[in-house]
Amino acid sequence: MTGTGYLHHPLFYWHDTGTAAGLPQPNPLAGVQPFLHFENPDTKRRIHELVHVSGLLDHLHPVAPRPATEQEILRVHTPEHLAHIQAQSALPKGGDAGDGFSPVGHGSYDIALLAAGGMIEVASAVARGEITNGYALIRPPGHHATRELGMGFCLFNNLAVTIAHLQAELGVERIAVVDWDVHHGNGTQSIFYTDPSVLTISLHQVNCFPPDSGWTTENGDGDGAGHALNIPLPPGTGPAGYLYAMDQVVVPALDRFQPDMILIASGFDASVLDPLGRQMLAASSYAELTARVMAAADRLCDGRIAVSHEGGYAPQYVPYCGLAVLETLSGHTTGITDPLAAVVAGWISEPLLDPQRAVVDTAAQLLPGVDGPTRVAAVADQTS
Ligand code: 9RB
Ligand code: ZN
Repeated sequence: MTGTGYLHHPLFYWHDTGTAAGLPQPNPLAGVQPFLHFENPDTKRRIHELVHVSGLLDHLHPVAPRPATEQEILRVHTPEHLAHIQAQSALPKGGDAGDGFSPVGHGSYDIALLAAGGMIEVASAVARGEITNGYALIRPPGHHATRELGMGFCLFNNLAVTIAHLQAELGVERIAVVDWDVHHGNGTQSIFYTDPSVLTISLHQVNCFPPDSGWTTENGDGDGAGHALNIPLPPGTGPAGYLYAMDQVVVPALDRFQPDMILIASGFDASVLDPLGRQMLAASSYAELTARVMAAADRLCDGRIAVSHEGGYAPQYVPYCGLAVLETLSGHTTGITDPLAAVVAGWISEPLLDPQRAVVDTAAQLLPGVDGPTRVAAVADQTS
């Protein structure tokens, strides 16, 4: 079958990150005004509303989530981490996943299992050929979570759990991750750092989060050497810089690696209106990024792409970024256009600047380290 899968569930909006002053604990006595945590349901709920109201929902194949099993989580995470999230979630008012910025609401353990299991279901439907591609509108996000720690609003690494499942259960051997969230996909990178069967590519704003993470010199290790790529773009990078990075690094790396499937960590926090990033993408930029990956996937792996939702915190704008990705994946246009396009067009009209070009060119020098199926097979022979 062909078509685009779409997964959502109201429980994802019930993952309660509570009050915060954006990130810090509110403290009225010290003048820290209570507000919502940045990672709250709003942007996600509004994407779903727009997908519904635009009529696009009728052109997508519904995929239902199910909770990931403990065994599925433990393919990637330590038993201690799983037990920690479970224990925090059981507290009457919840707790934190690890770094003090990643709230675990009461019951969030079960919602995090549903998020990881949701991504498994979308990617598995793609792997089985039931849909060509699919989008999992899941929450909490995952790309910062390492094997042993939750961080950066992430509890379990939804993508990593999905990759482990695809490889163990569905015979998908080589998987590439394209992470365009504005923050470094450090968790996914670290989990597969020595694994030549997974290529992780992260485009992000340099040193945005986590601190001191995502440099081009982080390139994989041991058998995985060459199979982690980072493009730490300077603040202010817009569509010109991102598309240069796609054309010079991301797409050539995919062509060299020859994945059986491509997973996208899709954050919309590189948008020009985001409070947690300083990049300048428009909604239309996300359509262009998606189209680039789709063209590569068509060439390399029968179009197989599964997208997992990550960050994105501008409630007025994220829905149009999401709609752009889903319209592009499905090939269906709704007729709804980005209402802020004219407003943001002037801000983001800059050409490719030298510091942006320099980072991309540095990352491109690492392309010879990305090897395809032959080397992956050779490594497997050595280790068997
Ligand atoms: C640190 C602080 C952050 C900042 C941004 C994120 C975004 C995550 C995301 C998470 C945590 C503060 C390191 C405050 O959207 N990922 O995709 N924490 N920032 N204080 N300190 C020491
Ligand atoms: Zn982010």
